Amino acid sequence: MVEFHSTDVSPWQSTDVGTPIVKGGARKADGSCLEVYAGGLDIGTREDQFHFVYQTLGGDASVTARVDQVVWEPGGKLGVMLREDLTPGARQVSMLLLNQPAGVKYSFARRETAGALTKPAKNSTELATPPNAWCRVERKGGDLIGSWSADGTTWTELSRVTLAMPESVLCGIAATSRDTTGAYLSLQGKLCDLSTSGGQVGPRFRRGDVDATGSLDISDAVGILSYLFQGTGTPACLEAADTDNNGEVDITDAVNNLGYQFLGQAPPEAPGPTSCGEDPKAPFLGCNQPCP
Ligand SMILES: [Ca+2]
Ligand SMILES: [Ca+2]
Repeated sequence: MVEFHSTDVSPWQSTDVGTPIVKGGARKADGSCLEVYAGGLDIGTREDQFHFVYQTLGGDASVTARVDQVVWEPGGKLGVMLREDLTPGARQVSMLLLNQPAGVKYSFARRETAGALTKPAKNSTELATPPNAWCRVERKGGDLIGSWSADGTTWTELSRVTLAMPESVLCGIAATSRDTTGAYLSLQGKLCDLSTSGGQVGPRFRRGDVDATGSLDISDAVGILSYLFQGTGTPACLEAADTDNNGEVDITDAVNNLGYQFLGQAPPEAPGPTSCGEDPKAPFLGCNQPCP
């Protein structure tokens, strides 16, 4: 098996959905491209099992990518997806390249109800020919639309579905090796010319809860101090460490965090300390472990 070393892919986040026996990953390549590595049973049936490299976007969101190259097994799938959440049975609409014996096709797939079977995919009659294979999934009002292009300029709509998704959705790259027999099959692909549109929406977090345990205690203040003075690495939720939400983490944040907990002083800025929400004010410092 190939060993794949993931790197920081911000502003994207990279995660397995479901629990593939081959762990997936992602890394940046050639400046603006992303390489993705995936195992997973499938994107389909009642639960998806795949690797997802995504951003949280609001409103009329879209994600576009060109599949530059892909090494995969028959049945493998690689493309773009708009998804409600990270649970395996989440509602989703995908525009994927599908590796079939007759050639690689574009494939529009969707799960319209959480936990339900995906609808039969609609495949293109045309072949997809990386590196000249673009795919896009976009939301326009209540419609979710899958399109493909062989040159990045002329687009063909393959299909669309009307589906009421939440304001904030996950948009990104989806890949599954289609390892249906537990043979440790993997897929490795490279995607370039990535673009997204839509409102920038950050993950939901609880300000002050630096270690993302769900509540504030002394370990959160200690987390800020260790991060600042002992080089212990980025806390689970860095934005949550910015207690006064002034865009930087410094000792004042640790003092304020302690002051709230032990001296009855003012609580951390919103969202928090009891509610979970999005960052109301830029900059967003990142949060690797948002609250549910
Ligand atoms: Ca905590
Ligand atoms: Ca601060």
